[in-house]
Amino acid sequence: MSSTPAKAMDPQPAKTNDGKKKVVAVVGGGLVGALNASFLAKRGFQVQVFEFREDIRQAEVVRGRSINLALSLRGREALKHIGMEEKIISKGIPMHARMIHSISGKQSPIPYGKKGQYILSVDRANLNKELLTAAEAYPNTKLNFGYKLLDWSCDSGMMTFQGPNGTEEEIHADLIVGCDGAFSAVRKQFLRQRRFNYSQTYIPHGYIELTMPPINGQFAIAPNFLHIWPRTTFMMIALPNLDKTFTCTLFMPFEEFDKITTGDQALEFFQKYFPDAVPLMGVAALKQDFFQFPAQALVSVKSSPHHMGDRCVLMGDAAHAVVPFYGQGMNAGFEDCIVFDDIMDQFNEDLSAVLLEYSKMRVPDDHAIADLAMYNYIEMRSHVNSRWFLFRKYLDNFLHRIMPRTIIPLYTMVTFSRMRYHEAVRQWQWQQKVISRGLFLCGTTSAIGGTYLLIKLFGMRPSISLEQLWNRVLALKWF
Ligand code: FAD
Ligand code: EGU
Repeated sequence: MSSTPAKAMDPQPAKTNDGKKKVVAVVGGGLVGALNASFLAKRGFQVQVFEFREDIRQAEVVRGRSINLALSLRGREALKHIGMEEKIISKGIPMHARMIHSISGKQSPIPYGKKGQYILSVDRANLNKELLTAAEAYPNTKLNFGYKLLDWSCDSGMMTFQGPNGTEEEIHADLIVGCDGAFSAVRKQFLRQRRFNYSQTYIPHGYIELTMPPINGQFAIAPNFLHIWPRTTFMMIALPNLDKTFTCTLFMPFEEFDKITTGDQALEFFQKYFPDAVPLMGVAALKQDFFQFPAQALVSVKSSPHHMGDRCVLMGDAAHAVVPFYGQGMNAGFEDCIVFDDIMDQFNEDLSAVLLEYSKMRVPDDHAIADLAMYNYIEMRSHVNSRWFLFRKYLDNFLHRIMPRTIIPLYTMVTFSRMRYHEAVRQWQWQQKVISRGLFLCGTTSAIGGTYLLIKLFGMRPSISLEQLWNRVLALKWF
């Protein structure tokens, strides 16, 4: 349910001066565009969605950027706003914990939190289809497939599309919402704007997706988990699907992908790093599927502001593509839609004020999640193997247990709350400080106490001066 306040006295802001409904063009009918169409249709705008691909509901094969995704609280809240939460979660598979696979094949579960704290594995294609169908149900929404945005003008609101039969079409809109993904065509115009900040970073890792089939009609590994094989330089993650398969995503530097050119090398690689997965995936399938598609690149994009004048705004990956190492890309894009919707209420759909406020509000949070995801990528590839992963999570959980209100794990704030991303980061930095101060205090107290006992009880004399000792403590850099 949206919390739209009564607007009895407003001159119906969803309409232009001459009383016509304002036209909003949503460019891109991916996850965020399709969801946003419903948000905007609910407000009474005349919504036109332009999607480059054909209608995926009619397509035979859909190849997106990943087969399934982890849906968490932020994404769920957005779905709830358009009445789609139940429909989507009924087809999602709850993951209550991670399952860490060590090289020896040992599996260790680590819960995400309390009973109700779980994430869901959802099918990207199904989610996209359901969202398109929900948007289409509004009489004031039209979906246009096979329309590729070529160019647009902020001054006039005119967009040039390449239509389904190859001809160019000019279309006008009062508001253009760019939801056209990480390589956004809408964003191109932004680059020519004064004082627009933009950064784009490709990480050295790419990914391929492999399928783990069911065994005797059952999931090959426990279904209600996010399976992780952390191997420092390499990492594999597996999410369950409704057809009892798992989609395994292997992350690895392109340099390493390049070294593997034959089926036997692929098998050898898997036997070395993911031996327990080999019989489950099947030797023959592994040798083939490894080369079915070339490894895909991963890009991180930041931009600010997210809007241009009173005519155009970017949302989802178009505004902030993040690397997938927090499972938040779609969730953040979905939350964008809630934030925009709230600001539309707050500013009575006065677009120039709304867009300005939206950027002001959302840029710090989108930057924060982009940074967090990148930080986690760097951390995982530099020293996270299965033992380290388990140790860190046990430590975090232990600290949370002894100080439940002071120390909350970062992933909990990100995944299971709607605390603003930038505030979660700030809270986390503060917690780190509390922890290191605590450790420091414990360390120095026991060192001083120990020294005192040695001298007092055993008559020992320290072999180094107090000053030297102090300098050694400082060198530990626990601050
Ligand atoms: P997209 O899904 O890319 O959609 C953009 C749409 O715009 C497409 O349909 C495209 O055809 C269309 N388009 C592009 N250009 C034009 C044009 N010129 N004219 C018209 N249409 C155009 N996120 C999570 O929350 N949880 C996860 O577990 C997760 N896992 C991931 C794993 C991997 C390997 C990757 C790569 C990403 C993952 N993500 C995850 C991130 C998630 O996929 C994205 O954040 C999400 O798809 C963004 O949605 P979007 O609608 O903004 O962009
Ligand atoms: C990567 C690829 C475990 C789907 C980050 C956790 C991801 C997902 C984690 C992909 C990890 C990493 C978190 C979730 C999730 C963890 C999280 C990552 C879903 C910190 C389909 N990540 N992902 N963190 O805590 O918060 O379990 O492709 F291995 S869900 Cl990299 Cl919660």
